[in-house]
Amino acid sequence: MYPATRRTMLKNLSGAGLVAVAGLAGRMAFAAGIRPDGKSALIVVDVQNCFVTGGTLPVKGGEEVVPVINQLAARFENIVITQDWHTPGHASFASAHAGKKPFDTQKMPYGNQVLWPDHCVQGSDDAALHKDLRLPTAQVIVRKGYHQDVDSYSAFMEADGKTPTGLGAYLKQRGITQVFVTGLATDFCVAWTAMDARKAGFAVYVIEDATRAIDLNGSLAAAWKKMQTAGVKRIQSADIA
Ligand code: VGL
Ligand code: ZN
Repeated sequence: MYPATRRTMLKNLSGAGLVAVAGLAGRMAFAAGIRPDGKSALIVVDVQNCFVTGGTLPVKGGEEVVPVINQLAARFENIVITQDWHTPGHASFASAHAGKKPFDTQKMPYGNQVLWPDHCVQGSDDAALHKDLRLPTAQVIVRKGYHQDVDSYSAFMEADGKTPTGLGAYLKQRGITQVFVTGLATDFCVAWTAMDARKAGFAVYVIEDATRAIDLNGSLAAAWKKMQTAGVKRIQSADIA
């Protein structure tokens, strides 16, 4: 059974007028502030030129996460950066499939794949990290999506569900137990990274105001629902002490 507070929150969520009550309760639970420790890592997902204004797959307001993440960085001993890093002609690009347009879907051996405009091609300026990102203490950059036939939204596991990137083992070997996920896009690479971090046994926070979403056919609401069911905690940068 759920504890009473949880039950109340779930009930409140069904009535739009009461969401603010649940939100307030959630915030109050963190009123003391969350203090990242030596076992915590900040994961900065795909803050690259491709995903901001002027890029090949721009996320609305994507560049707005940069100052928020730069500020958060001062609170973390451990920082991991990820980069979407596709081969030219990658299978996740609509251009690689005859008759398909960006944002169509395509059945792949590993499941349904949204097809994207060509983006984040290895070594291009488009794939570079945003120039204003200031993360001098970051310790590792994980690149993903470099296998021609498989996408990788998640920083932990490619979309085939069986090819790890190595990040899980890296974090575990370094004694990290909880991760704070930020970056782009909330409903794709951030959400998949958060879900896989839960699967790998980490405590997981997503810092909402340090993310921006693509929101394709309700994908943002669906992603939050999945994340919250999986025990991902949805917080704001102001909740970090
Ligand atoms: C992403 C779509 C395609 C992301 C990456 O970073 O969220 N989205 N590739
Ligand atoms: Zn991609």
